[in-house]
Amino acid sequence: MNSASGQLSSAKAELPTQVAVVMGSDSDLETLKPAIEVLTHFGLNAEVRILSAHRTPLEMMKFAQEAEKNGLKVIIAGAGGAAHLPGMIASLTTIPVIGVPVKSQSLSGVDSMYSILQMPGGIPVATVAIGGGLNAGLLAAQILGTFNSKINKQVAQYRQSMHNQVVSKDKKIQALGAIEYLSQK
Ligand code: RP5
Repeated sequence: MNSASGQLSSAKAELPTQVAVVMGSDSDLETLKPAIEVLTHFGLNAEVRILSAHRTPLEMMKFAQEAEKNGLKVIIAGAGGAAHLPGMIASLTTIPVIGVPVKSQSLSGVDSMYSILQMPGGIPVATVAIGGGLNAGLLAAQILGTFNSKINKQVAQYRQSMHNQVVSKDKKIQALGAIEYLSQK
């Protein structure tokens, strides 16, 4: 496995699909891609859907209302602008929803972030950073890992690998000095 920003290898999916990655538009897919990749790396299949709170509200409702029956345990929902998708899904199911604010063109995702973050008391959405697809995938794996030691171990290994990479970079910068380090970067 490579670093958080690098390419991830894929493990063969063995478990039934327990995670959904839902987005308001296919223009959100690049933002959600790291979530799908990291889940695949952990051997977790994701149901990937394009469901818009505004353009396809009835399909979104059907998905959310049937999510539990369909075996889903975590839903990652990404949207941009007036980003009501994560909150609306959260209002229709008790399955934990992780919201991903997509960086919008006009307001750089601040609109998406506030739309997803500022939920009324009683209906939580766990919101990651603007463009935080990777952390959404990791958080979903961590939630599933609470009940599955194999997934939990994989998440721990992922962190160990990141740790090792930073330690090795620290050693290198100490050995080379900052300017030479930069020139080799
Ligand atoms: C939202 O509107 C989507 O989540 C997307 O981020 C944004 C723009 O959608 P498109 O116009 O690119 O389809 O519903």
